[in-house]
Amino acid sequence: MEKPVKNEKLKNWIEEVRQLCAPDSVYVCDGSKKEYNTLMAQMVESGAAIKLKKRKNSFLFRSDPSDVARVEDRTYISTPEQAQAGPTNNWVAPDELKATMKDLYKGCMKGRTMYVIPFSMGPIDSPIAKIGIEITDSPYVVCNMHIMTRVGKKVLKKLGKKGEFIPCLHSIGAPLEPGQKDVSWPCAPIEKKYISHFTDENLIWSYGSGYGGNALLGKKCLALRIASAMAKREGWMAEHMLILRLTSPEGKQYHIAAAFPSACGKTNLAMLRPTIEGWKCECVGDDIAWMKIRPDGRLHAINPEAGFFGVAPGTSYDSNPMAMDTIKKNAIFTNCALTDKGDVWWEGMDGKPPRHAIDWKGRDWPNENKEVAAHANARFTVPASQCPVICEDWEKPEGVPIDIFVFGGRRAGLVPLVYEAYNFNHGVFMGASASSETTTANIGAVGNLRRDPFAMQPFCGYNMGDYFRHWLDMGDRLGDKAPRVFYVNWFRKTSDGRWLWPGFGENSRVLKWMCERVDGKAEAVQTPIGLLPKLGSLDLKGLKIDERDIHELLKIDMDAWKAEIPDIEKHFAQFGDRLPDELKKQLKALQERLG
Ligand code: SAT
Ligand code: MN
Repeated sequence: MEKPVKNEKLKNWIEEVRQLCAPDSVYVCDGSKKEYNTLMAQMVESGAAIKLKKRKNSFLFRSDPSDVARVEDRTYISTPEQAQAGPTNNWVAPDELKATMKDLYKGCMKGRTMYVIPFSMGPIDSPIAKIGIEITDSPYVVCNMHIMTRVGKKVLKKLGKKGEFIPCLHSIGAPLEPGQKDVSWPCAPIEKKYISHFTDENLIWSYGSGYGGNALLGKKCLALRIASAMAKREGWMAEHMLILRLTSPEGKQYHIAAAFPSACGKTNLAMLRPTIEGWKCECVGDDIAWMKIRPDGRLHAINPEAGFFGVAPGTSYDSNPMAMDTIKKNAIFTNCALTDKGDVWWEGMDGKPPRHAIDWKGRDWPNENKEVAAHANARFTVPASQCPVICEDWEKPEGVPIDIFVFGGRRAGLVPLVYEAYNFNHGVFMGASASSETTTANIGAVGNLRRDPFAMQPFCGYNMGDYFRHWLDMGDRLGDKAPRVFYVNWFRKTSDGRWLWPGFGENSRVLKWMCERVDGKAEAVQTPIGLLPKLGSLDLKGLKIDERDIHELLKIDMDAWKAEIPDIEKHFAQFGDRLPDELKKQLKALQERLG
């Protein structure tokens, strides 16, 4: 079985895990279509997957109702000192956490196959790419990793005998006794779930969950938590950002990297169809950006992933036609509803709801409790290459040069549609104090306001105070080649709950304003919080929107902003000495400008 594996460290690690987890067999993945098809056929046979009649080579999975999203409460950054993990991360000392988890891992793969997945985050020939090896007992994870990362023989070849990799150990934590029948979504109860990162060792141990970021370890665990810590040590950036290319009617290209929390529309923005004439938008990535300063002095970004793991509910030909076209074939759906015709359905899809469907829990729908048919964090997994607007340079090894950073979140009030930072450090302050209402992408309360700095609150693999400093240092190194920084809020509502801004394709108007700011063409007005579009500088041609709504969207309520200050102070205070002085200065300056 280990024949394809020539790397000594990998051979030893596979053997070590085999002895600990005691699987029935070990299988090294080659990343082939045949392998994918075989595993899918097995899962259809066992009842874990349903083949969709209406979508080519596509499958539906239903998870256990306890295993539907990331588990931030069970996610750990395990460093020798707690201060390295900082106040925003759960922490347990490495020895203690390893002892606890080793007990759980003991014999945890009994009755199952242990899969070894060699994968690359980033195009294999990219100087920014990293190799990971995920060991898992979930064939669902293998198939998802096939789509989300670059898997297989070519990765092992690049690894060679002595190459380095990031070990990612995953088990669903559900061993099978001889003769015991499997369930369709095996997993461990919540109190036994652990998503652990030993950042000093570049090591990931995940136990008990089969869902999304808890289990597809290349994504949040490697490409954000481990990578952010590596990036800090090595002088680059790993960010929770989509990457898109905008092209003006004159043919000028602008590359935008935007950070929004999970389930705040990154995928929709990444695949935006501009409503303004002559502008073109292409997608480079929808969730994660790895960025390095190149010899030209500019920051260049790659998308380390190969697929999209997008939120299904709300995705429609109206909100994101490009995503709808991307998921026509070769897709994995998780926790969507199943129609009688053999297709998937979710709330917010185009057209009328089906008269009857099977909901994400496998029950007839509609039901008398008026529950949703698809779970709010139901997802599609699909190859990025299938996206009709994927950028031709999305796999360019050196990445694309970033012109603009955008931060944002969901805020029903307060935050205007768009504003620009006075300078890079002010932009870092905007990112560091960013806030958003929580969504269903994490298990926990929905709609609570929380500070989510740089949309990295759940994903920063080290002390967030040091992370702020890293941003400031990167700005110093970039100097006048640093991207311009903006903040947006597509989610403003009136007091009676109506959306003020139409969003989706119309967001191109806001992006155009940013590009014109970069070129020194669009006018802005100075306000205490930053530079806002001067009335008339935002292209609203052809948009039916009440002038009062525009005023409201660009209004700054001084009292409400003053009332934010104590919360930002409290948020910053948790970092103690690790909070850079520059951010204290920025906060003070904001306070003074507010008067
Ligand atoms: O972390 S997941 O990959 O499950 C999705 C998200 O939160 O963005
Ligand atoms: Mn995300």
